[in-house]
Amino acid sequence: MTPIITAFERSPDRGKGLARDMRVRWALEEVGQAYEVRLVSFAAMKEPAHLALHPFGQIPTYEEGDLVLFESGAIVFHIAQRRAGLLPDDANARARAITWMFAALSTVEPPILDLQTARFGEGDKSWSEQRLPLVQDRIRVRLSELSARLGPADWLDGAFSAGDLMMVAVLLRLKASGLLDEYPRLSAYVARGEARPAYKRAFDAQLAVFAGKPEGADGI
Ligand code: GTB
Repeated sequence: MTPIITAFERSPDRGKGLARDMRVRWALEEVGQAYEVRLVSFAAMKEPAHLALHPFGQIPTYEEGDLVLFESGAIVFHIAQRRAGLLPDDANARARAITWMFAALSTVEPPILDLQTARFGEGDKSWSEQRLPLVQDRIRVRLSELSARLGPADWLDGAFSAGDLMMVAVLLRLKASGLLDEYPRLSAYVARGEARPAYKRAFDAQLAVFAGKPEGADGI
């Protein structure tokens, strides 16, 4: 059964890999699973039909027969468990790869999301200028710890895994900030992720949603 995922009909980044359907597309490409995409508008995401799939009215969702999932982490984990290619066979190595997925989502991503909020949601507040460096420094702490753990290795724990997929996807949000450039090992790590053929296929598919739509024509 071909899984169906949801993605933005209109994305602020115009399909340049930042919206979270990208990680799901990437995981599906890594395991060689064909998929369909249903594009949803911001209004439709808050309608009962979509809320039945996603209680918080967001993308991505994942439908496969009777199974409906939301949360990009849970979806990638499901894909990785069901199909070969994203989790090692060895039980301990598998547990460690899953640990890195959680680390990406619950330890590394939160301060990165704070930066987006500080930049785009709080920029007009009187205290915003004081807060921004604090948020940036919290990210630096995590990046420096992560860089130390990665060391000269290509991936976080042996072969590329769903843990790396999630960590690279999370770190990609920092590219425009310049913070990643302060950590050459992490920049190279992210570049290795982006160079994977499966990543490129997923990226091109997301970008294709906006192909031929002139900027501004759709209100973004
Ligand atoms: N924890 C959930 C998950 O991991 O799946 C979070 C899902 C989520 O935040 N979805 C966002 C959404 O649906 C899209 S990805 N937002 C609409 C809403 O909440 O009403 C976040 C996102 C969107 C766009 C960009 N961009 O264009 O740069 C980056 C990230």
